[in-house]
Amino acid sequence: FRHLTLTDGDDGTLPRRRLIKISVIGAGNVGMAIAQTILTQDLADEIVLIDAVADKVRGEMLDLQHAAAFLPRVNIVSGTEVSLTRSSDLVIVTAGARQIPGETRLNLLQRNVSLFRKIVPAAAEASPESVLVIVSNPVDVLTYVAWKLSGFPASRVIGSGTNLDSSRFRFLLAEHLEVSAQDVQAYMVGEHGDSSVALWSSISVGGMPVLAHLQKNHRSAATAKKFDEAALEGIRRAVVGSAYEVIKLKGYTSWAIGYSVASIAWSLLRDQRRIHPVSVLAKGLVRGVPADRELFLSLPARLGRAGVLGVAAELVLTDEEERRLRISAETLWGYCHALGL
Ligand code: 6V0
Repeated sequence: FRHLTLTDGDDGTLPRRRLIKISVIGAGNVGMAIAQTILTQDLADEIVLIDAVADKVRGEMLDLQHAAAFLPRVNIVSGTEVSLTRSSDLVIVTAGARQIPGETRLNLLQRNVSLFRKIVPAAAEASPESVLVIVSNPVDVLTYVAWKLSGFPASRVIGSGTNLDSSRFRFLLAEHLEVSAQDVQAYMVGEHGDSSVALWSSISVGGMPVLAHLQKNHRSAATAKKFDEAALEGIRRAVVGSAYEVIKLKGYTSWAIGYSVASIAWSLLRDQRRIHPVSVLAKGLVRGVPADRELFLSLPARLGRAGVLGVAAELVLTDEEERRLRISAETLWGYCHALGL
């Protein structure tokens, strides 16, 4: 194309907007699902893929680059060195050791902490202004580890937490009620996985608070039956079991966590101030847990360009939910404390 001069003395270059750079460390099933979802969102100008296995990550990069004709223009870079992530706006960590048959969770955790010692300080140094999003499991403990190793303020270290569990929860409720999951407001909080806590009293569908409506109608209406507690507890259990089911069937989970993390990335980098249940520093925020205990677990948090802008501390919980959340918090604190970071 011939160079076009717009006005006298103008060299034709317009002031450029700040480019957005997102790095994904760990280009396995989860890292690639996140990268590919972010690509389709037209969110990033540059995506960096980092993995310990050089050929694999180069292959993944080329495969995505070959989709260029169908996507907005994005510079895709890959390599094994964390220094390639320099000046990222967002650094997403999915690198993780896999559980060896018979290995304890604690041993796996120790191996992942060693891995994080290699990755996190280097990533924090390369992008000191970035927001870190941790996905590797056990995500709540590793988010605490990343917070300690990065030296970042807690507002810029976030675990993907129960954002995924909440999406599974909304999907199952939506199926049950035959509505769109986008019209179901429902949160799961606490530890990602087995002990996650469903906030029943916060569920609303199309703006209608479900439980309050139920109580008013003495559970007599046909719709009320659909919401009865056994059904709801069944749904909570199904949420917890659904990850295991997918892993049993296909070996790993990837698409839903890809969308979940891409939605967090969007809220952060586009300063959306949306509420996501994500793993945040919950020091002093869980009733019944001493205020000096440093631990990360998921609470509804408002996300924007600066990271976590606020956390919903005053959750409406039943006694049983409060008890479960406290147990999760104590267990997570035990793991974090034992690491001696
Ligand atoms: P995977 O496919 O084994 O990918 C892990 C990747 O990390 C591999 O490609 C490794 O080569 C790479 N890796 C290992 N060490 C390093 C290193 N030092 N530097 C760079 N890369 C490295 O696993 P998958 O992608 O399935 O899962 C990744 C992690 O995400 C695991 O810890 C999962 O348990 C966790 N998940 C977390 C979820 C959540 O909701 N928080 C959901 C799903 C999976």
